[in-house]
Amino acid sequence: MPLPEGLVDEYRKQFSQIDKDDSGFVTQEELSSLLSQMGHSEADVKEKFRELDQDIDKKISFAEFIDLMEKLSLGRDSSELEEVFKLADEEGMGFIDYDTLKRMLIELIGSSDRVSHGLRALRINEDEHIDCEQFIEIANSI
Ligand SMILES: [Ca+2]
Ligand SMILES: [Ca+2]
Repeated sequence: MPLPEGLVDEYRKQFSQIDKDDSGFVTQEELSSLLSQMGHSEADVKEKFRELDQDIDKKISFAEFIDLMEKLSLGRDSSELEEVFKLADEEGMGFIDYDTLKRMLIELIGSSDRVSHGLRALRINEDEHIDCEQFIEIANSI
């Protein structure tokens, strides 16, 4: 299935941010600094790198990178999102407000443009309160 064009541009932007020396390839060190920010351990990084480096040339090409991003977003499972929601819902009210929702989504997804577009597309109002179930649904559909 081809990716939407906007998403490819976004991945390309992210790729060039990770590819610190502009070599056109992401090395294990470069991948490591990305994934440790996302909470992955060094062992995870090694494993992911091996998994991703499909042609085993010790570097990740843009095509291989897209594969990774797709896997990471699919890997966002409900229990992980529930945890995120609980952290956001500091007072245990069972819901979060729009600003909190937006902040959490930007943290998860890493692109405020994509979150803004997504929330508009889903017709989430700014005065709405979002419960955990809705949050998971929203996070998975953006
Ligand atoms: Ca590089
Ligand atoms: Ca490779």
